[in-house]
Amino acid sequence: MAFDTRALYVCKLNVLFIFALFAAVECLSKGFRSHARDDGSREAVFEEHWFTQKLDHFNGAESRVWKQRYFLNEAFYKPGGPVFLMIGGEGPANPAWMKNGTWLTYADKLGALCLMLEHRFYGKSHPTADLSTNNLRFLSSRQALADLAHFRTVMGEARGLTNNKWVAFGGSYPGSLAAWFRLKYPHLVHASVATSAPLHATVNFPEYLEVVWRSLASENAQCPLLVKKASDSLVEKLKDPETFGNITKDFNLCSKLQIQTEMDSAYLLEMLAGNFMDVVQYNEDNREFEGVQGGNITIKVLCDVMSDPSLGDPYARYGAVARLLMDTFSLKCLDASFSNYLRDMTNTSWEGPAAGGGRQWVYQTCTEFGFYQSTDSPNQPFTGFPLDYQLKQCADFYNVSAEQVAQAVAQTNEYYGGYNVKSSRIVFPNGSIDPWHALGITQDITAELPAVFIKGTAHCANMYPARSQDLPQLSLARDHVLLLLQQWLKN
Ligand SMILES: *[C@@H]1O[C@H](CO)[C@@H](O)[C@H](O)[C@H]1NC(C)=O
Ligand SMILES: *[C@@H]1O[C@H](CO)[C@@H](O)[C@H](O)[C@H]1NC(C)=O
Ligand SMILES: *[C@@H]1O[C@H](CO)[C@@H](O)[C@H](O)[C@H]1NC(C)=O
Ligand SMILES: *[C@@H]1O[C@H](CO)[C@@H](O)[C@H](O)[C@H]1NC(C)=O
Ligand SMILES: *[C@@H]1O[C@H](CO)[C@@H](O)[C@H](O)[C@H]1NC(C)=O
Ligand SMILES: CC(=O)N[C@H]1CO[C@H](CO)[C@@H](O)[C@@H]1O
Repeated sequence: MAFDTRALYVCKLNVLFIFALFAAVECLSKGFRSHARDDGSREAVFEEHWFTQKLDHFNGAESRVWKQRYFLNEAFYKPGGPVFLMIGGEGPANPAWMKNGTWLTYADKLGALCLMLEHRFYGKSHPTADLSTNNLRFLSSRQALADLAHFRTVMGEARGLTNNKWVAFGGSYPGSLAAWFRLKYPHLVHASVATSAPLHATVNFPEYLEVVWRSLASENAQCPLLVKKASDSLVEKLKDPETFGNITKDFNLCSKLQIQTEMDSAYLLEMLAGNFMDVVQYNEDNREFEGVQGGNITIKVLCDVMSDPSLGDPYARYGAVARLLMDTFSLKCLDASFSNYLRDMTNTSWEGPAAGGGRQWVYQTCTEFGFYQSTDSPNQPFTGFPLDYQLKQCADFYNVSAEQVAQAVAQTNEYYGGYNVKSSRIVFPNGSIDPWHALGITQDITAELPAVFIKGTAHCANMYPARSQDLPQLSLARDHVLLLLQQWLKN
């Protein structure tokens, strides 16, 4: 939940295509569409509240403050009950989560008060006047955790909830924050549900695409091989400028393909691979209530296209997949220009084209997490977007060098401990289809730090509302988390 990655940023179209890149974490966001929808906007649970927050928690001489957005649902609260805190992530906090989602089912059963706090620098939570690189130095998971701590303390006092048991929830990057909140502030958080949480930071993350291979193969053993064939043919064609007219047509590009640098070809190849990455990451997740479209585009649908000889050779089928996704998201054409992307990503305005989260999240990857889903492993279907291409963006967008990225990522693991979680009462659900499980806790660490494995589900599946066609193991996982919370709230 909580917030994307592969998709973050402005609705799925941009997401899929523009941000096919940093893709990676998401669940919660996608706020734009639900905002556009008017149906529930008058309801109290969708009402925006504002909290006065410090700009810099780690400098006592810095007294500037800003307004952080949060949402509140008191409908389930029974006096003395727990307080559930949904942690916002790398996109706008989507108020749809105040009305739907597994955590509300738990709140109903356990009499919890529900809060959701938007992450600094995303959505409407603007600590600074713009997104200049100089201002982005106040964007980090450490500042975000300190925001959560201050929010918990002040809200506890203001609402008489100081002695209630607080439980943190989050999916994807916010799942990591949920675990780290309990780890770093155990006196403020009683327990955490850290769904699909990448706990280990890593500059290079080629395992992501290895899981994509396996997830495609679980549908149809030929499927990833056909994808590889298609991707290889495209890479071959890219060597010959004579073919650029055809490629432009085959993938419905907005303007005639131009390859001046390796960044240009890498960008195109990554965007087209992104079609598969997004679909795998969210395969069959019940995200409709968030306003997400394209839920019916599943691994099976893509593999059916890739296996359909009536569409031509695998390369032609690869084009058909790209056009199917463009149709689904009502996108007229695919902008494959890296220089346009560079222009968008370096726009520092809050109204800018990447201010929906793209500029901020990539900054966090360059200065904290890495997570670059490169093609550097041989055991995956794609070619052409190596780690160097991803690191070059840190330099181009924020003047952060490859050495600085490496140091920052090492420091992140030093600070949080990576896989070596020393804490208690944190549950780590993970889905076998989800490429992010490769960086998550997938085996019980102790009885008090259990993993919940869900075979056959994707990113954050257990957080989405239950429905009749859910796999039995998904329903069991939801029940199991409830049972743990019941136990943990007793003592
Ligand atoms: C969302 O919540 C509303 C009100 O509780 C309910 O009517 C609706 O069916 C829910 N939607 C989903 C997808 O669960
Ligand atoms: C472009 O596509 C057409 C039709 O498929 C084909 O005949 C032609 O040889 C292609 N051109 C190049 C340069 O590959
Ligand atoms: C997905 O759903 C949309 C809207 O209901 C429909 O137009 C489209 O044909 C569906 N696509 C597939 C592949 O089922
Ligand atoms: C940034 O984006 C805004 C909104 O799209 C636009 O008005 C502005 O001109 C852009 N700034 C630059 C420097 O491109
Ligand atoms: C980029 O960073 C280097 C050192 O890290 C610094 O010397 C240089 O001035 C910076 N360039 C810009 C344009 O900020
Ligand atoms: C895909 C994956 O890594 N699944 C793991 C999730 O956690 C369980 C433990 O509960 C492991 O057994 C699975 O291997």
